[in-house]
Amino acid sequence: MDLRGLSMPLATYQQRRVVALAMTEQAMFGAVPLLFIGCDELVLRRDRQDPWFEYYSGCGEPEAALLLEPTAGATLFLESGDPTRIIWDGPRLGPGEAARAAHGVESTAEMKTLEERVVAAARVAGGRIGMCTRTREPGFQAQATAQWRARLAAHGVMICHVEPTLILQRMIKDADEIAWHREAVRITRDGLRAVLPQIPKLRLESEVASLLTMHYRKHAYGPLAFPPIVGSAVHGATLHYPHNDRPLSPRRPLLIDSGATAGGYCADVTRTVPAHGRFDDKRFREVYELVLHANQLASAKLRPGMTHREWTDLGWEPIVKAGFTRHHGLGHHLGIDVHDPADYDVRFAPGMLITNEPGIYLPDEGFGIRIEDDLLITATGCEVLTREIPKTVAGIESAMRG
Ligand SMILES: [Mn+2]
Repeated sequence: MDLRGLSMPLATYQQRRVVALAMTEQAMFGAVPLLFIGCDELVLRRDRQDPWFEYYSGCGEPEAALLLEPTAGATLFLESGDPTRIIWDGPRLGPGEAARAAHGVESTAEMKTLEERVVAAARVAGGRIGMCTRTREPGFQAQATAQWRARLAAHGVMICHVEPTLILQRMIKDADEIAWHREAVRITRDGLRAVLPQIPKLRLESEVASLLTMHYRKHAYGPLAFPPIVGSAVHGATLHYPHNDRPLSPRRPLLIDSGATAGGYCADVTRTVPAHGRFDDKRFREVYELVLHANQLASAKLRPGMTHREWTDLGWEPIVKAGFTRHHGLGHHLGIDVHDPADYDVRFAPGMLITNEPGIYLPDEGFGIRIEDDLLITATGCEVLTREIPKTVAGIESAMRG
């Protein structure tokens, strides 16, 4: 059968698991087993694997779980599935030697044995087990943690919230992760470069969103980093505009926030362009140049050792000084989550991937502008991974002429 997931070498997952156990042992003043729950079939088919489970297992199977124990190591729990469902849903990996070897774990087990195994593992660790939940953007793992909290309470087992500790591991990307990010950015760049010259001839936001989606998905029918935001004129002033169903307003600004994934890693890029391809509206151009200045200043001034807050204040300064409102942060961490969980009090360090996305939103004037790049923090500053995606006035006008 075809295995999905496993975008990293097996040794990477093994190393991540060892480090996770060591980090949580230190943070929790004693060894704790760790439990990560994979998405169920319904969630997996419409979305993607849970990022925490994926990060430590690389496993793309539905209804799976990973238990890490300080002495026994990693056990991957898999669902053999109902044989009569194979003709409907395709074969399941199921526990056994093939799954053990494919994922480089110490052992595999049937999913139905998970609860008893978790309780036994927790008993050895004084009735504790570590799990993750997303407090800021709750998703599948948060729901799974809430369910398991109730189930395990009946056995006297307490869940330790280990995400604040494990975040520190995910915040620093290794060479393979950075290579996947570069690939996601390359796909996004090619999509935008193909679509920008077509925009003056298009009539609908939905055409722009559909063309980008086709470019982002044609290499591998993988997930998008997030559904594209294509907001014409005043819709560009709605930060999370979800509809993409209005006509393009002729000669008005168009905000496009989108990103492909590669190997599960997300690109996140925003460009704001005049729908007809020329910055001949004086007000739009003036505000655009200010956002561009803030964006360029922020990447030029970024240094490892800064805090995210220091950098954010610095990037927003030209916008705030000019009398515009600061509506959001300057950027967020990127990874297998488009908003990768991160500790914003930790100082910038080489290997971190963040976005740089200042914006000015003027619904009363009928437009919004955001310019968003993806940055890799280096030993001396940062590399703008999205530098080949046009963003200067001349660069965008040239790209839109085709
Ligand atoms: Mn973003």
